This record gives sequence, structure tokens and C-alpha cells, in this order.
Amino acid sequence: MEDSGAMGERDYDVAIVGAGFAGMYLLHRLRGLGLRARVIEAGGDVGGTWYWNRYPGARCDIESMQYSYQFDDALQQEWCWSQRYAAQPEILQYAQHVADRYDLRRDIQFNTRIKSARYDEAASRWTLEAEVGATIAARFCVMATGCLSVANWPRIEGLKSFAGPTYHTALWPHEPIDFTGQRVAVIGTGSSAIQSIPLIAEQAAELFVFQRTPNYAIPAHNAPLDAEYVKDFKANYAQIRAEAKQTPPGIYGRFRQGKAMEVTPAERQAEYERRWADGGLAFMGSYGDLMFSQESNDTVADFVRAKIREIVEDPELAQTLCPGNIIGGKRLCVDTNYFATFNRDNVHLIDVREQPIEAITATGVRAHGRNFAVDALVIATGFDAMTGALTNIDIHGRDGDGLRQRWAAGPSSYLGLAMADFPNLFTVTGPGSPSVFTNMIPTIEQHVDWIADCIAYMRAHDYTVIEAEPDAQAAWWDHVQDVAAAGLKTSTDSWYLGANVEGKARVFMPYYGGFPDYCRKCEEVVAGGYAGFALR
Ligand code: FAD
Ligand code: N01
Repeated sequence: MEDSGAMGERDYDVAIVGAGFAGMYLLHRLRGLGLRARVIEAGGDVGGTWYWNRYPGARCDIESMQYSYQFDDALQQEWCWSQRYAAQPEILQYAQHVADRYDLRRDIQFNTRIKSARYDEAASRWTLEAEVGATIAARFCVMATGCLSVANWPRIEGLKSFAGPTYHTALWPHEPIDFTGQRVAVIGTGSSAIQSIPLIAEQAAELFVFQRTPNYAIPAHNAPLDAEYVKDFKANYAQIRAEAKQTPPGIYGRFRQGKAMEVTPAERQAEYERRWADGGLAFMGSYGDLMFSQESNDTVADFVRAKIREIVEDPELAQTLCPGNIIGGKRLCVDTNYFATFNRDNVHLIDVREQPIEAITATGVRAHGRNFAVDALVIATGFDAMTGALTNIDIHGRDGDGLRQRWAAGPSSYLGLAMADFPNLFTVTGPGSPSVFTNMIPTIEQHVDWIADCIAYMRAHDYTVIEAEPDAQAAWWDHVQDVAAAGLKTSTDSWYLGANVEGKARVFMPYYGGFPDYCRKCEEVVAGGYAGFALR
């Protein structure tokens, strides 16, 4: 086994790939168990999502008082968020603060990308190899590689021929980019574009937005946090966190159970108005059936379309910006001045749904038979979500087939935590977990706690190998698909289905059964002596 020394001591109890919120907390938990763990991270520091996504306007859309760790009350009491939705630099600072506070960096190898992971059955160990050739061996391997960590580049002819700078929102440079006086093209109108477009528009001389599918966005109403509100929140943190765990998305807030059609149109309108005024993702918590009944979904989609028509002055432009699909099929966006930005004279919307972008040229974007000349290109085309970071690594388990081959027709996993034939390999927020439908830091904590508790259990009971059983995995995966098919989610092309990546298998990946049901299932598995897992 080669060791360049770059990965440090070469044999560990646990190798962790990724130093986002998942890898960081896992390292802390495993140290607490007295285990030797090593984290390998492709980036230059901790933070994951918040290390890479530095585009203008990047911020969370779950309120910061909740989008934060809860594993240590002292940490959540001492950290002060400045705004309702913190911006990327502040979230990155928070991750860095956590790394400092728990002295995490001494066990993290940065600037190192893992290219393969192989299980040696005779030795019951994983060997991970980095792109630069260093290797690390460990009894357990945990992929904390993120659901949204592999940039998706559009397959547009000539992309590499553009002579000016090309920026992908998910790989944004570390130094601020000044678009003042420039002509800029943004390709995509998902969350990243919706956050960055209003700010780029303020600087650019001309901004061309290439929209393939219009998106729904709810106003953030972001604002500095009120000191009294924070004091009250912190005084009640334990109760708030406990209540959040009982809601489907794991978010504390008003999530109503009733059906939209059971109330009068006037009552519905009043409810939507109240929630629009409050802002944020809780908008979709107005009624319990919005993602299950087409008729109910229509009422809330119509409401948002009416708002877009109110905000955007030019009726034809407003119409082009109005989504036609269900609301909530694609990930709902939360915005600050997105629709109003299209009232600016320097902002131009190019609808590329019927007539796709023809090519990128050295000087700009060719669409509708003309060249839109620009000085800079912003690619906001999202991620190879949920599976991309896992299939990027050549992972081989007990027998020959690698994960890539296994997942060629779509992923399958037991609870989003483990896969049959891949012993002692865990995934944090893997496909089949509620992950991207929830407030992810608490979800990550739940996964990490489950994995750490499992390893502790194995040690206490003299087990060295754990592996998901194929039947249990198949049953869980069927359940994941059944739950998704029961609602409206699968009716829209989205990254949840892999529809955004050309050639990717079309399979619904996250678990839509809600955080409480998922946690119950995980607890039942443990209570049943790790039911559905083989322990040796
Ligand atoms: P990540 O933060 O993605 O970290 C994974 C790490 O693994 C990365 O640093 C990556 O470099 C590393 N890695 C991957 N592959 C390798 C490899 N082969 N070798 C070495 N290292 C590797 N969620 C919410 O709940 N609320 C929000 O408001 C919210 N806002 C978001 C905003 C943006 C712009 C994006 C992109 C996502 C947002 N998310 C949000 C989802 C967000 O990804 C999670 O909340 C969370 O940060 C994920 O943490 P993680 O540690 O699981 O993964
Ligand atoms: O990516 P996306 P994102 N030509 O996949 C378009 C989280 N996040 O980075 O819909 C033209 O949503 C594509 O069009 P279409 C959040 O979970 C959160 O914005 O495929 N257009 C779409 O409009 C989010 O959901 C925040 O037709 C092309 C866009 O590119 C996830 O990350 C902020 C194209 C991609 O949208 C991903 O968001 C940012 C082409 N060839 C991210 N190819 C918060 O606010 C693709 N598109 C917390």
C-alpha cells in the first residue's frame, strides 16, 4: 500500500470523504468514541457547499436559526447569525468556526480528491486512492460527499470556445467578480440563477438570461435578525428543534395538515397572502395536500403566477416568466427581487424552451438565430445531484461490480445509508434518504448519529463487518418509489429524478415520506438489532 505521507498515518478506523457539514460532524462524533478517523476533502477548507458556491447572492433558504448544528447547545447559543437567511460568506465562517472550536482540521486532508475506493474482503478494509496517488486504508468508509456537490455542465456546442471568462455558480472563484459595465449571459433559471441574477443585473451593463423552464420563487423577505427574536429563539432552542423533527421537512414552522379544497376560495387566498407576506419555503406548508392533489396545487400555482404578473410590468414578459408545471415539482426557489429585476431596461429574457441555445461562440451565446455578444458567461445549470459525487468515485465492494455499474439504471440503497455488497461503507444523505426535502443540517446530524452509534454498537458486540441485506434494500427502495409516485413530485422533470443530466437514469432519488417517518424507520432498524443488515 502506497502512502505519500500526504494523507497522514495510513491506517484508520474510519475514512471519511468530504468536509462539509456532514464530514465535519462525523469526525467530531467519531473522535468522541475514541476512534481514529481521517477526512479527505477535495476543497481547500471545510464548508462543502459553502466553500464552493460563492456566486453573488448565494445564501441559505432555510432560516439560519434552524440551518445550523444542534449537537452542542453551547455552539448554538454562542453563534450569532446576522440575518434571517445568512449569505454564503457567513455560513462559511460558521463552518470555519466549528472547525476551529472542535480542532477538526488536524484530521482533515484538504486539496485531495478521492478517485477510487476498494473493499478488501480478506482484510475487511477499504482502501481509498486519491487522484495524486496517495492511499489510505480504514475498516469503515463513509462517503460524506454531498447531494449537490458535482457541477452539471450543459452540453452546448462550443462551450469551451468562449473567449471571455466562464463561471459555473457551483465552482465560483474565491475573489469577488465585478461585472460592472459588462455584458453578461446567465444560462439557467434555478435557485442559483434566481439568487444571482438580481445582483449581477445591478452591476452589468446588459444581462441576458437564457431560460429553458420558468421557475416558481417565493420572496425571502430577508432582513437583519431582531435581537429579541434571537434571544427568545435561543431560550427555546431545545423545544423548537424537537418540534421541527416532527414536521415532514424537519423545519420548525406552520405546516398545516388540512386540504386546500376544504376551505373557501377567500380563505385560501387569505392564507396564501399571509404566507407570501411571511416569505420563504413555509409557503408550501399552507395545506397538507398541495403536493398530492392536482386541484389543490393549481390553486397555489395560480396564486404565484398572479403575483408574477403583478410584479412584472410587461405582460408578455410576465407570461414568459410564469411556470406552467406544478409548483413544488422542481425545488421551490426563494428570491430577493428576482421577478422585479426583469423590469430593468438592462435585463433581457431569452426563452430557449422551444428553440434551445444553438451554440456558445467565442463572443457570446447563439440562440434564436442571433449571436448575443457578451463579455462573461455565467453557467447556472446545477448539479449531478445525489449520485454524482458517489459515481465519480470508482467504488468497488465485495464482488466485481462497481457502484457505477450497479447504479447505471438508477441508484438503490438501504435508507440512503448503506448498499448491499458494499460492506462497511456508509453514505450520509445518500439516495433513498429524505435529505434534500429537509433542513439538511439536522438531517445530516441524524445520519451521522446513526452511523456513529452503529459503529459503537459493532465495537461493543465484537462485530467487524456490517452490510445491507439485498431484500431489505429492495423493499426500502420500492417504498421510496411508492411514496414518490403517490404524490405529484414525479410529474415534473427535476434533478430529483435525474432529468437534468443528459443520459442519467430517470429514477426518483430522495425519500419523500418525511423526516419523522424516516427517523422512525431508522430507530426500528436499530431496535431490531440492525434489522435488514447482516452483521459479522
Ligand atoms: P457538501 O457540503 O456538498 O460537502 C461535500 C464535500 O465532499 C465537498 O466539500 C466536496 O468537495 C467533497 N467531496 C466530494 N467528492 C469528493 C471526492 N471524491 N474526494 C474528496 N472530496 C470530495 N440545504 C438546506 O437544508 N438549506 C439551505 O438553505 C440550503 N442551501 C443551499 C444552497 C446552495 C447554493 C446549495 C448548492 C445547496 C444548499 N443546500 C441547502 C444543500 C446543502 O448542500 C446542504 O445543506 C449541506 O451543506 C450539505 O452538506 P454535506 O456535508 O452533506 O455536503
Ligand atoms: O440548479 P437547478 P441550481 N440550456 O438544476 C437550466 C440547491 N440550491 O444550481 O429546468 C438552458 O435547479 C435548467 O433548466 P431546466 C437547491 O436544492 C439552493 O439552481 O432543466 N438551460 C434550470 O433552469 C437547488 O434546487 C439554493 O429546463 C439549462 C437551471 O439550468 C439545487 O441546489 C441556491 C440547460 C439549473 O437549475 C440546484 O440549484 C442554489 C441548457 N442546456 C442552489 N441545462 C438556495 O436558495 C440546464 N439548464 C438555498
